[in-house]
Amino acid sequence: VFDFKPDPNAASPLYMQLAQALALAIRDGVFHADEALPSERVLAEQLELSRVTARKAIDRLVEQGLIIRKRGSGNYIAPKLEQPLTRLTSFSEELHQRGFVPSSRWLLRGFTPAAPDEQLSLELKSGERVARLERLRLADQVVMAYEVSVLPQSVLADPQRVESSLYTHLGERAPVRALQHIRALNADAKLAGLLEVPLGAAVLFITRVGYLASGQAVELTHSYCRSDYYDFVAEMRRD
Ligand code: 16G
Repeated sequence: VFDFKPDPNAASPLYMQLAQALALAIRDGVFHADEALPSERVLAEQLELSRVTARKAIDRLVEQGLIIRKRGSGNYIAPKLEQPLTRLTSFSEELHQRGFVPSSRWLLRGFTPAAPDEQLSLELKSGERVARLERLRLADQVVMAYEVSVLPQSVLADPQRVESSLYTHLGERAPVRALQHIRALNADAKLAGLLEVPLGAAVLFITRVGYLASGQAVELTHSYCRSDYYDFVAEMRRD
């Protein structure tokens, strides 16, 4: 149960205190990812606060990317993807594990000539064509990332038939090893539109080249991930 005791001596305004208490409750799993949070009206009534205070607190958490507003159905905890950097997984696996429904909104599924960097990463002959997948990745209704995957035609002969998970479609041909680079960029107009973030927002730009056990490169994927939803975690040891 969510409980909140305002501190009358605190320097910060009431709505800030409430926002902080809600943020801690979300972190501690007081609310369920797939259930609506108490509405602003209910919060205000339960805590005997004004609706303005409740609304400002929620507004703040929406701005911080902790809460999302779904039109008509209320406020929900935003999906957070704490993704391990030491295990090779797929978007669909990671989201399923956290109780979200992963999906893809397709922008492109077809064949194109390989660009020079694609030819290099996938060790293709010059002039070879590649299967190209461009899509938005969603957790429930929320856009988490924009991804462009390129695969040799010999690995993916039927891009049109990839439904939601590339790795599920690939089956035995899904990579078992990958090399990943994580960089940062600021959203240009196209990215801002696709990811539904403000122009210039920080975006994690991730490049993955995936390999089969034989060493064959099967996937070059550029992922543009919303930095408010993604958190990459690696445990390190000094040996
Ligand atoms: C992840 C990978 C991406 C891979 C995809 C497959 C990152 C940053 N990117 O999004 O490289 O192609 O999973 O997911 O982790 P799928 O099987 O659900 O299509």
